[in-house]
Amino acid sequence: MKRQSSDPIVIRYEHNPILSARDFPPEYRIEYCFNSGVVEFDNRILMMCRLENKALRPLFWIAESEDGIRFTPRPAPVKLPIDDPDFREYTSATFYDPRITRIGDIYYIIHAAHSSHGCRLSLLETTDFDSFNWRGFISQPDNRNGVLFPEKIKGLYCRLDRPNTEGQFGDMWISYSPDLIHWGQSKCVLRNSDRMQWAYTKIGPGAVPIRTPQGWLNIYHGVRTMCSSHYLYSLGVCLHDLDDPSRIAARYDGMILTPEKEYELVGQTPSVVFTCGVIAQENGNIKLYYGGADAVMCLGFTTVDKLLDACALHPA
Ligand code: M1P
Repeated sequence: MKRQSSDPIVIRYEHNPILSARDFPPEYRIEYCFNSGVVEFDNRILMMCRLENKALRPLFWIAESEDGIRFTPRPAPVKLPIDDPDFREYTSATFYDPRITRIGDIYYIIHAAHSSHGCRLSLLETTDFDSFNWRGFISQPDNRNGVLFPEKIKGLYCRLDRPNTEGQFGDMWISYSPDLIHWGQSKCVLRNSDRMQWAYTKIGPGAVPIRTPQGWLNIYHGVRTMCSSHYLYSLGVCLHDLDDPSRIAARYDGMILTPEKEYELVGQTPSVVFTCGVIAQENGNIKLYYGGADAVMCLGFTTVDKLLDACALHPA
């Protein structure tokens, strides 16, 4: 049945939030759980949770789910290479926003790494989610929101990211690599200033792009600065050309999700919905995982058809 234009594109799970600080062992003194990556692994959904403790120190922590709704954290956080002098130096402020992409039998995680040098992208890989191999940094400062496409394009790995041009503002870029370490052929694919009032301050890639026959669906975040000077983070969707993802084929002009609920409006950062991952099923149903107000993890439901319909209204 065709969607009526008044139907919401994303329907929130009625029992949001699905995961928060109180779900983790108390001895770790977790304060926030948000902006986490997700992936299917071994007939379960795994979430790589972005956590901050009461001292606002970061941790990544795997939580597991049979149904993609109720998640159980493992007993302990992910072991990261904190003894490596390079890792320590460039993550000395924090690390965050893990996005997980499966290519073949390897799961790659790109996350942001913050220090006095600025923000850059870092790459982890795993085959079992028990041990993680750190591949190194894959960008110079100042860049974040890196996410890998789930397959090579014309023989090269492909990623979207958001260089923080003009200080903290920025557009969405694409780059290619033969080995995941050396990146080039970089190109701006979407500008924050292009048409969208709700995203005019900055934009950034969000979930791993979803392959459809019509193109790659990309659920991304857009930010606008309110009169009160605070940022309002919403989610939107665009469609990249299948063979040449540097070309935007269509872009929905509205927001598919914007902060409305208390858990999206009130938290560490007010008025934020921010995604690092979706689970797209073969039947076209999509579970959209997102952080609310930089404090809790939430879930929304949408479909490939709804997102394509929204994009179809606005061909590039
Ligand atoms: O605090 C809101 C968001 O700020 C950053 O997002 P952006 O890339 O748009 O600047 C990120 O740190 C994100 O985790 C956070 O939710």
